[in-house]
Formats: sequence, structure tokens, C-alpha cells
Amino acid sequence: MLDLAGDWTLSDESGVHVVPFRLPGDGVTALQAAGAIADPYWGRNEYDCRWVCEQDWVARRAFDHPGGAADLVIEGLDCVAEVSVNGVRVLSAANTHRRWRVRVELLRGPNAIEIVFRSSVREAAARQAAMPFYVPYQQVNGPIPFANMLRKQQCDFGWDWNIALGQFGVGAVRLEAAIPARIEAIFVDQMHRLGVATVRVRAVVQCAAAGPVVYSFGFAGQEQQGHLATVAGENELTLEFEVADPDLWWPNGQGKQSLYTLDARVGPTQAAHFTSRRIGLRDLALVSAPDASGRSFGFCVNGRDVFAKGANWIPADALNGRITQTSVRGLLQSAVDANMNMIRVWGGGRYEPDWFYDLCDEMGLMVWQDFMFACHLYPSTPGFLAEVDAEVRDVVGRIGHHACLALWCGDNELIGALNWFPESRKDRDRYLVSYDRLNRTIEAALRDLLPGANWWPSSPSPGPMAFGDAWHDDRSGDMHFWSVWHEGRDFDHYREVKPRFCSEFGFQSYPSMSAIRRFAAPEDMNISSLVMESHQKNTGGNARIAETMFRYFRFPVGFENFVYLSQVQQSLAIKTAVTTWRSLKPHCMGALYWQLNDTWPVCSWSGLDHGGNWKLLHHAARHFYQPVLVTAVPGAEGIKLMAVNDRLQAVKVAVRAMAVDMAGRTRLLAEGLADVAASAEPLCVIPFGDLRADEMLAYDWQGSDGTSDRDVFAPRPYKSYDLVPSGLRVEVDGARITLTTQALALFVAIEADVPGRFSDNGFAMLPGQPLTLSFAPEDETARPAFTFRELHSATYGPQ
Ligand code: BMA
Repeated sequence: MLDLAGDWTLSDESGVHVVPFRLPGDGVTALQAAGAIADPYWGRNEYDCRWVCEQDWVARRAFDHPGGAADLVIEGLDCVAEVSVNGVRVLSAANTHRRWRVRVELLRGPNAIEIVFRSSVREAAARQAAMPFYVPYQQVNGPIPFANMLRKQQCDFGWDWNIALGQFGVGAVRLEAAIPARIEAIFVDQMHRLGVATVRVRAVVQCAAAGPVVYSFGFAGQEQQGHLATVAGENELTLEFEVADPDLWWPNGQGKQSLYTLDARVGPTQAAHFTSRRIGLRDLALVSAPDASGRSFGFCVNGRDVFAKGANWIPADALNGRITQTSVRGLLQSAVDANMNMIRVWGGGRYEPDWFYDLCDEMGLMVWQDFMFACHLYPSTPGFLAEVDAEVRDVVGRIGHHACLALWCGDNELIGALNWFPESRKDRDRYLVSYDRLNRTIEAALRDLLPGANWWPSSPSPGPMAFGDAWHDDRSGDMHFWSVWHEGRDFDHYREVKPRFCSEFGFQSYPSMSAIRRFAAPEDMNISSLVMESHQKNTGGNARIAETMFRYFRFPVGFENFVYLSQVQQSLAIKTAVTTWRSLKPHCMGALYWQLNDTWPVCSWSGLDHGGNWKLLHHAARHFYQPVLVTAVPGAEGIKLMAVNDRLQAVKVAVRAMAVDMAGRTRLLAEGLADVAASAEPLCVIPFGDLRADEMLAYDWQGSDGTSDRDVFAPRPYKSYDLVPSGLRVEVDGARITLTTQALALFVAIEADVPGRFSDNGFAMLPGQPLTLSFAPEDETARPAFTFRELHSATYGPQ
């Protein structure tokens, strides 16, 4: 193998710019590194960098080779590109989501390789012009038009949280020896019966010529060897392994993540192809069946119904060249640390690299995998569908064996999109048929390769062949519940729906100060400065954040407190939704909020800042996703304290409910105790009249499994309480921070001036209940300075 990544040269069509290009990487990052453009994430530089994607670019490098035939392998080739070797065109490609392998003849000694990247802006426009009829794209998710024409990451042309740079580049490029037989793909079907797992391995073997090919496969201590009679081209080898008493793979929170290794070898010893896969043995079923309410939706793992807790995943950076395994591992670890067990790889980004799914296997993060279509309408021309068919086969063959892979979903929001454009409203038949052709192409290719795959046609969807409004109808399938954010409804509206599985719902905040400082100068630190507005891609988003503060809080004092309060209300919104819906278990069996991470520093729905810092939402998630939880659910009779248990065993949960006034004085109102099986049970009800106007509800609880937590619930908007100074006192002893308070302190939050992680953040405190936290700086030698905030100090003062 000869890795051709490394130092290339990049030049533009006019020859004005000639810069070093480090592969794997993207052109925008290379141009910035060479000083040809400014940092696109800083200030309003984005708009000065747009010209890059309006040009063609050429990448070149030379390499030495002993000569003869080799396979040129390219991954993540973004997007419309022509590859030449020694001046001979060897590949024309237009699909970033596929892997390319072409046989090339090389010279002995120096060789030259060249990749021409066509301007994706021009290509997209040309393809739209050549369509038999106009195929609309969603402008709010595409400041650069017609991403829907190209098989590249759809958010590259901008999204309502993404910078629009139309990036181009390469994920991997290498030469592999031309060998007689190669394993192209491995499909794994698992059949589980009591105490035995049968693993059927289907290997696709590509052969240069017909004839017997020797093979040897090893799995779980068993070896299978033999000769496969082959034809030239594609061949299939099927083997079965039986594993008695399998060590099962479980999602995070349910058990261990045991993984077995499958070793596969084909071909003669001198030129064999060897590959391996890690396989988790588990029986993972999508359970969706008609019932009294409509149609259920949930996941059953190894016979256990598992409530899915998690968030939506978008690409780890707007520019692929900046994504590292280390940073992605950090983001996924943060998901695990917040008690998540599922992420949804959303359809406007990319199928992630193999190592991403390895990490999810290891961490017990189930993956809801969308196919990469989002929010726009798409062509259904034969050429486009053929490209989609090849893409689906490629990706399913690449990642389909992973234990984490829980669901394949046709697309993101394409059914809703049929109603978003004048053209498709006017001629719905045409666009619906076109949609169905695309959707069937995807489903057919998936089922052809993995007949037993968990398939869901679209997200959201009420179910197969149902085209209803899964944004507002909560009876069936998965739901995207956006009324609170996009329609400006209040947080209580989360309590008025009973989703079966909510796969998207979100509320925005400003990024943390540490992220803002990476794109704004002090003079731009104003909530409506042009720089802040350019880092808000959802029209009216900043106004919605401010308007929500008017609804619930007294207005914050100064920019930094505004940023803080935006994160407080975001965490409150999502906590309201998740805790309510968890309390509906098993009617509701999943909540994946929008969105886990950010692609660049921007005002967005994310719980993690760009770079991985935890916003207050992510800290809240660690609490609201904990396996055993007590939550306050207001209803007609009062405030019901509900216990939720996601563990296998029943847990005895004891709760104490107290009234707390602003000075932090408490009085006991009620106690409750219940044996909570794997469901949700009421512990006690506090009539609203039991709380005086100046009191909130404080409660703490303990579970027989050793878990415990406490919280404060405000039955009325926070602005209606006359908070008093909290008298927060802080003692810092190295990494340990001890906090005490003299009065009720709400949403106590700490910020550090260096990157790192707090053990907790954004919590309520009562007098006489000191709290000790820790801070783990990324750089262990750092001496951080801390800033403390809480609701009173942030919102009481001159405006
Ligand atoms: C959704 C997603 C994204 C979008 C988000 C916020 O429905 O699928 O398209 O970024 O809402 O508007």
C-alpha cells in the first residue's frame, strides 16, 4: 500500500493561487493555512471566502513507484472531480459519499497524479438547468443554491446552523497492490435464540480471473477454511458460525459492549487479502406496530425494550479537513457521559468514516443512520437514481455490520418538504411520485443487501406508506416536534404532545463565551451586532431567544449574562420535553434532541459548543437522561412527581417534596415511595395551592440502586419571583470548587478561561447544602480562572 495522502499542491483555475494542500483535507482549510484567505469562522469572513467554491481547482502531486498495475483508492472525493494519472484520465466522479477504486498502470520511477475539482456551485446550477422539471431546494437551508443536485454533504451549501463554504477535498487516497482476489464487503446477519447466536457472514469477493480461491475466516475462536470456486468479477462466499453463550453487546447503560473479531483472508499467501471487522452480538429490532394510539416506535435490544436517549449528530466540523478522530471521540464520549445511548446521524451531513462506527460500537451508542437526503426535493432521473443505488450499496457494505447500527432511515424531512415549495404544492402528484422513486431505490438496495435490516422510510414518518404530518400528529411513528422553536409556542407545549418517539426537537442558545471569543472581537459582543447575526443562520433566531427571555425571565444584564441566560432557557426547554416524554414510557420510547454538536461556532440548538465544550444543556442532559430519574410534571391535579426507571431491575424510589422560598427556607410538603419497574410511576402529587406565591417546589430523591439527585421546579415563570441575592460563596482548592449559598440560588453556572470539563453545571442550590465540584482542564498544567453566575446576579440590575 502506498498512501498518497500528504503534501499535494493546490491551484485555482486562473493560476493566481498555488498553495500546499495536505491530504486528507479540504481546499478551504488549505487556502487558510497558506494565508490566501482569512479564517472563515472569524467575524464575517465567511462571505469573503465564498469565491473559493465558485472556481475550479486542481490538486497535484508526484510519487515514485516500482511500476505496473495498482488500485487507486479514493474516499471522500468531494465532489465533481476528474482524476488523472500521468496525464491519463482514470476516474470521473460526482459522489462524495462513495468509495472509488480504479485499476491504474504506473510508470517505474516518478509518476504524477492530478485531481480537478469542478466548482460545485457551477455544477449544481448546470445540473438543475438540465433537469426535466425544476426540483426545488429549501433556501433557508441553502444560501448557495441547488445542493440537492449534487451527491455531497448537503449542509456544505449552508444550513440553518452552518456556514456556507461549498467545501471540496479528499478524505483518503492511496494505491493498493493489484491482487487476484479481494474482499469488497462483508455482510453479517445475526440470528439469536436462547443461548446461541448464529452469525452468517457473506463476503463479496472480487476476483481478477475465474478459478478456485483459497479462503480462511476466523470468528469467536472458530476457523473456517476452504476453496471458493469463482468467476472473474463478483463472487459471494457465505459462512456460518455458531456461538454458544454469546457475550452480548448492549447499548450504554444496559450492559457491556462486548465485541468479537472476524478475521477474513482470501487468495494465495503471497498476494492474500486480509481484512477484519469487529462484531457485537446482539438482537436489535425496531418495534413499530399498530396499537390503540396509532403505531408504536421503539427499539428492543436482546429482548429488552430500551428507551432511546440521545441527540442528533451533524458533521463534527463544517470543513472536513479539520475533523480528527480525537475530537470526534471527545464528542461521542460526551454523549456517553451524558447518559445517552443513541445518536442520529442526520441526513444532511455525511456517512461517517469507519472509525466513527467503531467508536459507537465501543461506547454503546446506537446509531440511527439516515441516508443522506435532507429537507430539499431530489431528482429521480435514471442517472441520479443509479448514483443513489450505488451509494447505498457502498455505504451498507461498508458499515452495515456494526453492532451500533440500529436503524436505516430513508431521509430527513423529505415528506414534509413536499409541502414547502409552490411547485410541489401545485403538482404534488409529480413530486410525490418522484420522491417515492428515490425512496424505493434506497429501500430496495438496502433490502437486497441486508434483507433483515431495520428500515424506516423517512424521518419523521407516521409509518410505511403514511404521508401525514409527523410534525404535529403525535400518534404514530417518529415525530419532529418543532412547534416550540419554529412556531414560538411556550415550553409547556412540550407537555401537550405524547410522541411515540421524538427524533428531533430543539431550542437554540448562543454559544458559550469561550466559543464566541473565537469569532468575535470585544466590540462585536452585542446580541445584535452584525458579527453575532452572521453567526446565527436561522432567520429570526436571535429574536426568538430574546423573546423567550421576555416570556420567562427578567432581562439579563449585559452580553455575557445574556449568553448565559440563553443557555439556561435552552436547557430548561429540552429538559421539559425530555422529562415529560420519559414519564410517558412505554407510550413514548425515545427522545433524540436536536442537536448534539456544532460544525463551527454559531448560535444553534447544540448542547456542545464547536470544539466540544459542554453548554448548560449538555450538563442538564446528564441529569435528565440518567437511568433513574424523578421529574416534576404539572397537570390538572397539581405537580406530580414521577419516577422513571430505565434499568432492568425494579428500583425503589423515595422522594421528599418541599416548598422553598426565595431566602431558601424549606418546609416539607410530602414524601413518596414506589417500586418502579422498567417504566414510569407516580410518587406523589403536590396540589398547586400547597405552594405560596413566593415558593417553588424543591425535591430530592434516592433510589435503591444507589442513585440520587435533587431539583427545583418553578410552577410559574421565573420573572414572577422576587429573587434575592444568593450570597454565593466560592472556595477554589486546585481542581475542587466548593460552593455555598445564603439563599435559593438558581442555575448556578461556572465558566473557566481555559478549555476543560466541570463535573456539573447549571444547578440549583439551597442554603446549608454546600456543593463540591471538580474541573478537569484539557491542559493539566493550566491554572484556570473561574466566573460564576446565577439567576439573581444575571438578571437583577440596570439594563
Ligand atoms: C430540522 C433538521 C434540520 C434543521 C433543524 C433546525 O428539522 O432536520 O434540517 O437544522 O430542524 O431547524
